[in-house]
Order: sequence, then structure tokens, then C-alpha cells
Amino acid sequence: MVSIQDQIVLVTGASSGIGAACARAFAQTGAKLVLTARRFDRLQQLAQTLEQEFKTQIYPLQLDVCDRSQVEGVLKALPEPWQAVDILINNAGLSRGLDKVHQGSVQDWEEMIDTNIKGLLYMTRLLVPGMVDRGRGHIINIGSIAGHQAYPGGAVYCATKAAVRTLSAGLKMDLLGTPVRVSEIDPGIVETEFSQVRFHGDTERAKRVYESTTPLTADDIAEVVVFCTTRPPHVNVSEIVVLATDQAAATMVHRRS
Ligand code: NDP
Ligand code: 8X3
Repeated sequence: MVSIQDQIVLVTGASSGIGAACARAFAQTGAKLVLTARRFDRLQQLAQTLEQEFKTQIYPLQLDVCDRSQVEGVLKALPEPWQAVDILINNAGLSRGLDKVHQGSVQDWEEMIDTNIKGLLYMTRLLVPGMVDRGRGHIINIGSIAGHQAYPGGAVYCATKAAVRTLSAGLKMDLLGTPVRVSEIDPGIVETEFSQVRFHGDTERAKRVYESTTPLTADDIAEVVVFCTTRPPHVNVSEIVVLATDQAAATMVHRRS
């Protein structure tokens, strides 16, 4: 395991779920963290907790990855000690609805496409040139099992995650010959706020997604993310699919009772 102490790790979507778990896991490595999301109060609270617990430096940053001019402005205005981001965790993402394509909400589609594809691209476009110039860097894209297999009602979400797969593979090709690494982690069901967001705040429907089964936890995924970033520089973990033992495919989940 290679130390990433004092490296700068930027996590998008750090206010909840997998992003927040990554923040905690990286704080334990001694890395310095830039934590971004739209809900700034949550970021501030998490930053305070982690700073106290792990004595690490954290810079919380309010950022909507869909807003290109905001992303450009905020990243260019990062204070000098925080500018040289070594590790970018493109985690911010969401699903909206579980409707058939011919009945779906265009607004839901746009939100998924703007966040999961365009947001990831904006962050990548702004931060990767510095990594190339400095001769070190690592981009971790959080994809999904949904990028490997479509499922009913999930076509647009699945298409955004298939796009993440293609973008990860293409980015790796574009960076070939540089020391900058690209990894994609593709989880199956992880219990986070994901389903609450998908069902527009319908908590009861969200709970049923995880009922009578044992899903992954956000910490399970964060552990894999840290694993990828702590390999020796000649090792690029390109892609990892992580499923719960109770899941065999996107739509095959074992439920007791
Ligand atoms: P959560 O809903 O718990 O977290 C999503 C995070 O993304 C939040 O921190 C949210 O922050 C942030 N986010 C959403 N939209 C934006 C935006 N426009 N700008 C900035 N941040 C944004 O879900 P998960 O932790 O589960 O999801 C994280 C990633 O994991 C997503 O890419 C998701 O697709 C992927 N994934 C999740 C799986 C699961 O089963 N949970 C399985 C496979 C992949 P805020 O609202 O404060 O901006
Ligand atoms: C989230 C996992 O399969 O519920 O990406 O869409 S799934």
C-alpha cells in the first residue's frame, strides 16, 4: 500500500452516501480533502467532525456540478494550497424516477444527464490538465452495475452510467503515456439516500428497495476507492464491479421472506 498522506483529494457529492464515506476513508489516510456538494451545511458539519477525529485538513466547497460556470469559477478560485488536486473522485450523481421511457419526465432525464455525465465531464476537464502538467494524478469515476445492464424503468439512468463507462475508458486512452490513472468503480445496490432521491422523497418506497436483503454500505465502496488510489504508481485498477452477496445482476436481488 502506497501512502497518499498530504495528497489533495477532491470528492464530489460528499454531503451524503458514498461521497461522505469516501471523505471519512480518505481522512484516515492523512490526505487533505476538498469536499464538494450543494448542501453546504452538511459539508461543513462533516468537515468539522473529520478534522477533529483525524486531525486532517479539509476544505468544504459548495458546488453544483451541473452549473458549468460555477464549476469553472469555484475551481479556478480555489486557494493556492488547494489547487493541485491529486485525486478526483467523480461521485456526485443521482437517479430520478423509475418510469418507462415513453412515459418518463424530461426534467428527470435532464437532471440525470446533466449531473451524471456533464457534471463529471466539467470536473474532469478542469482538474485533469493540472494532473498532466504535474505528472501525477488519479481520477476515480463512480459508475454502476446499471452501466453494464439496463433494467426496466431505468433506461436513462442506465444510459448515463454506460456513458460513464465509455468516458472512463476513453479518458484512460487519452491519458496513455502520462502517469495519470483512471479507475471506475461500479457498485450494485448500496443503501444511501439514492432511492429517496430517485423516488423524489418517497421514504416508504425507498425503504422497500433495501427490504429483506443485505445491501452494500457506502463504507464498503469507500474502502475499494481508497484501495485503488493506494496501489503503486505502475498499477492502474481500471474497473471494479462491486455487488452485495445478495445481488447477482441489476435486477436479481435475493430477498428473505
Ligand atoms: P446519495 O444520494 O446518498 O448521494 C449523492 C451525492 O451526490 C450527494 O452528496 C449529493 O449532494 C450529490 N449530488 C447530486 N447532485 C449533485 C449536483 N448537481 N452537484 C453536486 N453534487 C450533487 O447517493 P449515493 O451515495 O448512493 O450516490 C453516489 C454515486 O454512486 C452516484 O453517482 C450514484 O449514481 C452512484 N451509485 C449508487 C448506487 C446505490 O445503490 N446507492 C449504486 C451504484 C452507483 P447534494 O444533494 O448536497 O448536492
Ligand atoms: C445504482 C444501482 O442498480 O439500483 O446505480 O441502479 S441500481
